[in-house]
Amino acid sequence: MTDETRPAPRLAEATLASLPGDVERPRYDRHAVTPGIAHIGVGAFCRAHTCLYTDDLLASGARDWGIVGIAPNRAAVRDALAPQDWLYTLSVRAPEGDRRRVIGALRGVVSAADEAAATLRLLTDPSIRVVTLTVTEKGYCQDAATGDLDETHPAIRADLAGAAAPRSVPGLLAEAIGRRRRAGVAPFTVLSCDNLAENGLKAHRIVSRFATLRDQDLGRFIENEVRFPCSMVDRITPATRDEDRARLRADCGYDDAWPVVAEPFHQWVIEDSFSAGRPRWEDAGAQLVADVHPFETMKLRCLNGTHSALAYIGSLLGLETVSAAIADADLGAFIRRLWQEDLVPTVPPVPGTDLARYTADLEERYRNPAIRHLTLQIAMDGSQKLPPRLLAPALERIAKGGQARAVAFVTAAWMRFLSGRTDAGAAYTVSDPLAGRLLSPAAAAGTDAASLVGSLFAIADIFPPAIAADAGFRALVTEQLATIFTHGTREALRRFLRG
Ligand code: CS2
Repeated sequence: MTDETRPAPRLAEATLASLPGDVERPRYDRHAVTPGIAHIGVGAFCRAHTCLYTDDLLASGARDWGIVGIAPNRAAVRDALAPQDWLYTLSVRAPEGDRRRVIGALRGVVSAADEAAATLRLLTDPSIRVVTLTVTEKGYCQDAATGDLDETHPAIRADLAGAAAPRSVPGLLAEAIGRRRRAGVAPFTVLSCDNLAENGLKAHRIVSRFATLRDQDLGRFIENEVRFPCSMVDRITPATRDEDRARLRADCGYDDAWPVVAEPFHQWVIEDSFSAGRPRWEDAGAQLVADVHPFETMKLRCLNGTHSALAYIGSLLGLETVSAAIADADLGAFIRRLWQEDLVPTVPPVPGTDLARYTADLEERYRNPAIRHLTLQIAMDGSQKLPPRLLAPALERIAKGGQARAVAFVTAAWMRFLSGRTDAGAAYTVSDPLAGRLLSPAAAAGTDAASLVGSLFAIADIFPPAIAADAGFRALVTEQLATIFTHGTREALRRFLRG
């Protein structure tokens, strides 16, 4: 333990040797590493996942796959990590304590917002052969219900209007691929690592469409010549808090402006389809497969789907973290029903995986009391998350003549969540790219369930027509929402469980 008030050394190349012996350090010469990957979206997740796998790979002897990060909107991560020579600490947090490791795979970060020229220079550099993405669902500027490019999106409109320095992710990728082509440089492979169904296909569709709107020939080139493999990524990584920085300083005696905390579990399944070589991530434990679809469906529905359920229902019940939410007897029982009734039956067979075991392990991961994963963090961007996580499996259940009662309950809880108040009356902010279109109907409808369901089901970028038109599903959502309004979330949950 160190004295909180004494100045502590800042993590950097120069201080690495003085870190406590139990903090793992890069086991390779960072100066011998050259960049091969550009990563867009340098948030906590990629630093706990993509960078970790790549760090292991570099430690196994690979030299030409260093990562340069691109921060699409905010320069904060660049400014935090530059004085640290791009080093940061990954704290793997198990119930029995933290295991710390300094990750060296990141070789720099540029900010697309204020270093546009440097960003495009990086993306057109022939040594960059893979571009990985963690830009969250909304970074794709898509219509969440169809997965098509949202051509009315303000960033897309600005980039299409010919802004010299593109700001949207599709705009940036299309511009970089176009410049490489003109310079005779082979295109990079684009590897999406976001929680979208068929993330590679979606990214491909969106970037090709954007390019076509600017230049048909480039659109055709991207459509036919550029690879966009799919991948399934998994590691629970809550946003870093000041307490995490303070704990690192107290335990290890050094300062890190932006450490990352994650659970022990991690998984990465990647479609093996790269055009210009790829890192041997399998040497670091990733699974390279021909078809990611079953893995991705399992993870998106069983993990992310129940995460969203814990987020909306948990927030309304005033449960701040996933571990508190899953430990709530009613909500825990509901999550098991959601898996059993609506999610697991829609997951195709997954090679080497027993789904009952998978969901039991998920429950264990949610219970990890050392991880403070806020329900309100997961509740963000519901308009983008509900369709792939919950509405898609509901649609499949309905198409097979079944019902989707548990999904209907979560949908009702999300609608109730839009009011911005817990059942006990505590206010929170609803953060969603479609907030402008969600919050006014929610306010106008008040506690009139049918009216709220009517106006939200009319938003076609969230509710596909087949769901919106299904009278049975609409009735279920309306009935559950009315019960939540009249009797509160807890009682509605209990009635659901009895039904
Ligand atoms: C979460 C995910 O915030 C969210 O929406 O569901 O970030 C989740 O923690 C990861 O996908 C786990 O791999």
